[in-house]
Amino acid sequence: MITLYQFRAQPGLPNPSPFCMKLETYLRMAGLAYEARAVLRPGSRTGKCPYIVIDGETLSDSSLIINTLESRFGHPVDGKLTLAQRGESLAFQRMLDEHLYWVAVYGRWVAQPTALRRTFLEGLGIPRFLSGVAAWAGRRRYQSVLNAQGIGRHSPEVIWQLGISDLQAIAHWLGNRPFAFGDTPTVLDATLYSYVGNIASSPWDNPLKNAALKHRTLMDHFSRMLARYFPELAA
Ligand SMILES: N[C@@H](CCC(=O)N[C@@H](CS)C(=O)NCC(=O)O)C(=O)O
Repeated sequence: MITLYQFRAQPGLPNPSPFCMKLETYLRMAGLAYEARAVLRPGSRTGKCPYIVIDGETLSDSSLIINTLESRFGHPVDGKLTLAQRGESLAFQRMLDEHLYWVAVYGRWVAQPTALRRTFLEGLGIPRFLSGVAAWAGRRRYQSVLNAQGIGRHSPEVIWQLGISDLQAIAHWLGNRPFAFGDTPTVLDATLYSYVGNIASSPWDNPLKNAALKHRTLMDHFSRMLARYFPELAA
């Protein structure tokens, strides 16, 4: 049995963290039994969510966990991909996890501080008296992280455009295929729909959300994945 530690679910979405959503979806795709536990402060070695405990061992980082589970359980999800497809999958996952993610972080934590407090944090169940402090602290922290990462040094217009280009690139690549590599979903599908769901369900409008909503290909892919793996949440 696997214990999955992640943040509390966001209304209408498996998780407000794309990394948590990707990993929980992977566990369902692979048919691995798990118990999910919600945490506010991650207790992993990296201090981040998600992490799992399996056979008494704690593993962290969604991609590293997936790699370990794929090897341990006979590659149940990506096993049929060719080496070239694995390369494409990894390249797009890196684009989403290491680039688009930061634009989404900017959208959530930095761009609209008032909306962050009122709609996002309070929507997650954080009491009103704490949400102002959490928004202030989160905004300061992520401004500094985005500055160090580099994206935060651009103007808002450029930051949004960096993310919009990522969405456009993967939407064009996906075309009218139901899933990234055909009829069977893979880890890249779990990753992609987690970002699209996360961005599109932002409680406030922003250019990245508007771009996601306009990509029919991406929104249909999101609905297809949600219906398949989280039917309890699909409309
Ligand atoms: N590379 C990690 C990234 C995980 C990550 O950044 N998680 C964020 C939530 S989206 C987190 O736990 N943040 C808490 C913190 O940084 O204190 C993974 O794939 O799991």
